[in-house]
Amino acid sequence: MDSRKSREVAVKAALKAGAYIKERVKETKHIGYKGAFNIVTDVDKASEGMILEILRAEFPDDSILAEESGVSDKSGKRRWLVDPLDGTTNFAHSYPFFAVSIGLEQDGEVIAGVVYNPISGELFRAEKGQGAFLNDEPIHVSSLSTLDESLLATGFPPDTANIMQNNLEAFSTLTNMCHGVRRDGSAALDLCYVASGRLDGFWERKLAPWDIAAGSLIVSEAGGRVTNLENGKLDLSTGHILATNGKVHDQVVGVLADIGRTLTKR
Ligand code: 2AM
Ligand code: CA
Repeated sequence: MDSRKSREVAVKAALKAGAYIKERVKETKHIGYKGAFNIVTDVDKASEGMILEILRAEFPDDSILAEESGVSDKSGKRRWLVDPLDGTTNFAHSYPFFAVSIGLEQDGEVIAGVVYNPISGELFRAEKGQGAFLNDEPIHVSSLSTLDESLLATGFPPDTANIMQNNLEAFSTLTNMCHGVRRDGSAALDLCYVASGRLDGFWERKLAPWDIAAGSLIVSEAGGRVTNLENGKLDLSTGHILATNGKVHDQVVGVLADIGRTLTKR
C-alpha cells in the first residue's frame, strides 16, 4: 500500500470532518465530561464517525485508534491514529484554534499525517521521506539557533495536578529565557506551527497518541527534531514530546532537565 493513496484518503476525511466542525462552531455547544475538565461534545463524536466511515471503507484491513471510540484492532500492520477534534476546549468556547488530526502508522512508525484547521483553511500534511506541506506549499522549520530569540509553545493536561505543577515551573522558567511561551490548546496545530517556522519549539507532557502522531511526522518532514523530553526516541504511548527546529533542541532539553533536578530536590 503506498502512503500517497493513504494520505489522499486522510485529506479527504479531514476536509469532510473539518467542514462539518466549521458549520457547528456557530451553535450552542452541548458539553460532556471525561474527567473534571476534559470535555467532549457531540461534534467530536460526529466528526470521528465521518472519518472512520471513510477510512473503514477504503482500508478495511487497517487498525484504528481513535479518541472517542478507542481501538478497533485488525491483523494488518497499519494503524490509523485519529483525533476528530484536537482542541475541543477551544472549540467549545468558539476560540478558533482547533483541528482534525489523522496519522497513519506502519510497523510502529508514522508514515503519513494530516492536520486540518477548518477555520483558517490551513491543511498541513506529510508523508515519510516526501517533505511537509501547507496547502500544497513546502514548509520548513525556522532557522534561528538561540533560545533567547525563540518563540515556544506548551500545553497543560486538564486533569493531572502534579504534571500541571511540573509544567508550570518549566513554563515560567522558559518564559524568562526566550521571546515567549504560547499556550494555545491544540497540540496537533502547535506541532504544525513548529513545522512551518511560526514557532521554534513545542513541548508537552502526557499527550495521547492521536494528539501527536500526524504532527510529529509533519515536524520531522519539515526538517525539525522530535524526541521525548530527555532527547530520547519519541514514544507515542507515553506522549511526552519535544519538537523544535533542531537548533534550539539541546538548549530546551537542558532547561527541562535542570527543572526536573530542582523539583526532585524539593
Ligand atoms: P483535545 O482537545 O483533543 O482533548 C492541549 O494542551 C492539548 O492536550 C490538546 O491537544 C488536547 O487535545 C490535549 N488533551 C486534552 N486532554 C487530554 C488528556 N486527558 N490526555 C491527553 N491529551 C489531552
Ligand atoms: Ca486531542
